[in-house]
Amino acid sequence: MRISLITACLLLAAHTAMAAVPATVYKSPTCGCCQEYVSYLEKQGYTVTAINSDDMDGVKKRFGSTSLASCHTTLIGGYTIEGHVPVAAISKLLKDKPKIRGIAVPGMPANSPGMGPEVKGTLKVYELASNIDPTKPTAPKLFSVE
Ligand SMILES: [Cu+2]
Repeated sequence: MRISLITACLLLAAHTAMAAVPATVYKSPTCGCCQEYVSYLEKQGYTVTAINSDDMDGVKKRFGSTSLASCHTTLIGGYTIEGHVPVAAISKLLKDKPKIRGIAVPGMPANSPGMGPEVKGTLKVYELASNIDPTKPTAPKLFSVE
């Protein structure tokens, strides 16, 4: 009886920890699809702080996502998440903890969350390199396909 109670508490704690992943979304105040992405993250259990910015170029420079820019820029667990990235890719990132700056879906693809209906297995997510040297542009490396 006591053991099952402790197990129940641990399960509850684990669930609460999972549900409470904080995310900060930087977006332009007039961006509709950025707001859709905020709603998407909230529905997936993230606790979102949305920050409106009139200098999204500056935000992307600061968080290292200029080379694969989309509309909004999100910070989760010390990583930069650029654009309409599916939570499946974010979960992989947080679980594997690779030594990269973050991940990105450049532009605003119609098959991404917050844009249009997702089409499983069609959306390419790229790595944001940890040390970006603008004088030596490299081809973006694929992180996953969601
Ligand atoms: Cu967008």
